[in-house]
Amino acid sequence: MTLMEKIIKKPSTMYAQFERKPGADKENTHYCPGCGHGIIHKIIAEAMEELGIADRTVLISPVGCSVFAYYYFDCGNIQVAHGRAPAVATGVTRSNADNLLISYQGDGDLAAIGTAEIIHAANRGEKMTVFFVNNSIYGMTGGQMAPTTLIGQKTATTPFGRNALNEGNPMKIAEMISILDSPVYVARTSVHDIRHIMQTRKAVKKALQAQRDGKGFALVEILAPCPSGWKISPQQNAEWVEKNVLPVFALGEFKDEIAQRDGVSRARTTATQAELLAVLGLDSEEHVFSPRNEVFSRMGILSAGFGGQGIMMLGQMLSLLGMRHGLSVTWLPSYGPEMRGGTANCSVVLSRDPIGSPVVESPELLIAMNGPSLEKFLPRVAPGGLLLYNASIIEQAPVREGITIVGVPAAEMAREAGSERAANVVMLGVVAGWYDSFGPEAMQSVLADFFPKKDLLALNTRALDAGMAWGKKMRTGQ
Ligand SMILES: Cc1ncc(C[n+]2csc(CCOP(=O)(O)OP(=O)(O)O)c2C)c(N)n1
Ligand code: SF4
Ligand SMILES: [Mg+2]
Repeated sequence: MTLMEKIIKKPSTMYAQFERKPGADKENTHYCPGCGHGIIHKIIAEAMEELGIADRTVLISPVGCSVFAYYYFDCGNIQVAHGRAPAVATGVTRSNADNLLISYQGDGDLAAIGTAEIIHAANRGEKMTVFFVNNSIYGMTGGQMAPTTLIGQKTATTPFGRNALNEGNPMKIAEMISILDSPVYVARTSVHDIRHIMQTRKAVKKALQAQRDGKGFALVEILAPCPSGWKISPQQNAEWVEKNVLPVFALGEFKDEIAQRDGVSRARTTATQAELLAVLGLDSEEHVFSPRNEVFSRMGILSAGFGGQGIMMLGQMLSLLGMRHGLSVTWLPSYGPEMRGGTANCSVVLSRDPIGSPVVESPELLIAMNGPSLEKFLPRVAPGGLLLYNASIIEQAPVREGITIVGVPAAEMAREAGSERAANVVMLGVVAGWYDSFGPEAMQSVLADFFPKKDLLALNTRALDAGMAWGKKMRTGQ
């Protein structure tokens, strides 16, 4: 094998074809030419291959340019909310200590929105390896300042250059993490040229090896180029890093206690559902869930509409209502990549039993607040299910066999109650009125939680009452 073949060979821990990647090109990554992420992916994949750990590894991809890391790595993958990789990795490792966790994070992800998560995960010494890709900018969103942006560096949000008095100094994560007691290994490397790539390979492998050997938390901060964000050509990467980045971010191993540590072993606490319910005070018999006296073991609800209609809040209020009735609940928001005017939705599951998945494929109840969401979700309503649609906006009554369809003039009713914005609460009321087992006290307490201000509470109470009366009328015919 020639040196060039060696360099371009994909390790077995990377998919040979990137089938998960949309579009015709399944060979190349989605990264810009000269981006550091691609190099770092390959280094991690090679280390996984060499250590033989891919089948036990769960790689957590962040929000940022590497949000699609799961296109590439042939191991367990989870994509998580911005900054939350260490929190999710904590959940995975605590529930299955045999897994090896990689928390792959950018500087916006780890050092801005996710600062608390990383500090606490490190401080707890969670069994995970963090690869912190510091390219001193928010690459994905078009080049805004990150906590690691250099003094004087021009970004979309620091057009005159970062100023320490305005925006603070570049945050030195590796140094910060290294002073905590729990981490076993903390290093900073770079991938701006071949020599540094080789050093990074060593550090990456060492950190993963430490985890394979059960040693605990390790973090490798990797300085990476983002030529698009830095507004330079890929050819200028190395010079830019040497001149601007290295004087600020020192390379090296800040902590290496791998050899001295015995390793982390945590006992798992288990509890039965009955024990949990007892601890939460939810074991009493009065918590029954039988909407309209039909016993649902699991009721899936989809609430959908456009941004600003309070769709997510409606889902949260329904979830809280479920909790007040002692049910297991999940709430899963989906903002989607749709254009303005499209749909946002959330799925709510109310269940007597523990919930395996928060995904609602066939809702027993669909609340459609605008036309596009009705069109999208109507075919998915479960046979025998209920569709409540916002007849103030959707003029044409939908048609579907085998389900109950009810148009609610939600916006008009909300306007009468004081504001059109309370249309979501009108719908909540209709749900409560239709399914007669959601008690009025629980409804009121949910509203009080969401609207602590008196005048808003009064307005929303009017909207709720109007909705409840409407729902009850639908149910009883009077
Ligand atoms: C909760 C949330 N807030 C903000 C955003 C917008 N956002 C997407 S990527 C990003 C910054 C990512 O920067 P970084 O972690 O440095 O990754 P890079 O793209 O540079 O690799 C932000 C702020 C989001 N998607 N979600
Ligand atoms: S914007 Fe920067 S970090 Fe994102 S893919 Fe392009 S070069 Fe890489
Ligand atoms: Mg970045």
